[in-house]
Amino acid sequence: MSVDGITAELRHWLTQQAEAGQSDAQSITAMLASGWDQEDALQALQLFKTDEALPAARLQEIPDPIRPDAQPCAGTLWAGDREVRVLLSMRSPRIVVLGGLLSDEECDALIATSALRMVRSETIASHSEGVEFNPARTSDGMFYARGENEIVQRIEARLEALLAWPIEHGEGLQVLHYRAGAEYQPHFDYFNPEHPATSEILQRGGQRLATVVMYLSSVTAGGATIFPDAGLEIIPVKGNAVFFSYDRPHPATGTLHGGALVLAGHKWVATKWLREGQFD
Ligand code: PD2
Ligand code: ZN
Repeated sequence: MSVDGITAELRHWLTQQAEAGQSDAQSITAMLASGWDQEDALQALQLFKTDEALPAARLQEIPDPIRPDAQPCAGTLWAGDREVRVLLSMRSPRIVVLGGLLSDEECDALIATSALRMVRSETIASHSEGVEFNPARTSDGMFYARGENEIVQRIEARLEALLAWPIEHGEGLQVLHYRAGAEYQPHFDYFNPEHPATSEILQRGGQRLATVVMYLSSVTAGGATIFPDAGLEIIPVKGNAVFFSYDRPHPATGTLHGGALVLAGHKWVATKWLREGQFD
C-alpha cells in the first residue's frame, strides 16, 4: 500500500507534534500506536516534510562560518582577532561545531557580569500573546543589550567577522544558567509563522536565520545540546560553540534541538540569534 497524499488533519497533527518538540521517531511511534502501518507512517512523514505546504527556502544569503569561497585552512577559521577550530561540519541540517571561539577569561567574565541579573527563563506563550514560564525550560537567563560592555562588544565583533553577518542583524546576547536537574526541551529557534505573536515579533528584525550557542562552562555530567532528528549531541566544552542555521521557518530544516538534562555540575551558555534585518 502506498500513501498518495496526506490529509489536512494529519498535516495539522504532524505540525503540532513538531512544534511540541517531538522527534520524527516519536511521531512515528505515536502513529504506530494508533494503528498505522510502519511503511505508510514513514512515507506520510516524508510527504509532510516535502509537501506543497513547505515554505520556499530563502533566496538571500544566510550566515555561515564556512562560506563557499573560504574553506577552512588546516581546520581553522579566522574570526577577526583569533583562530577558531572547526570540529564538525554537517550539511543537512546545517550545523558547525567550533573549538576555541571564546577564551576562558571571556567565559568567566560573561558569567560574572550576568550572574546578578539572572531570572527564571521565559518563552513566548504558545496560545496567546506575551511570554510565560515554561516547564520545558528550567534554566535562569538574562539578555545583554548589543554592545553593552567591552566583553560583549569583543564577542559580537568576533561573530561578525566569523559569520560575515552585520552585528546590527543580531539580537543581544542571552546568557543561560542550568543547574543539575535543569533542561531545555527540544524546540525550534525560528518564530512559528502560525503563532499569533509572530507577525509583531517579525516587525523588529525579521525572522531568525541562525543560532550560535557558546559554552561558557564545561558540565560535570549531562547538558549536551541535542539535535534529535539529526541524531547528534554536542558535549558542552568551555569556550567551544555550536552554530546552526535554518533556511525556512519549518520543521523540515531538521533543526529541532534542546539542552539535555544537566545531571551534575552547572551549565552556562551564551546564545546569539542572527536575524534577516536590522534588530533594534
Ligand atoms: O543550552 C543549550 O544547549 C541550548 C539548547 C537549545 C540553548 C538553546 N536551545 C537556545 O538558547 O535556544
Ligand atoms: Zn534553542
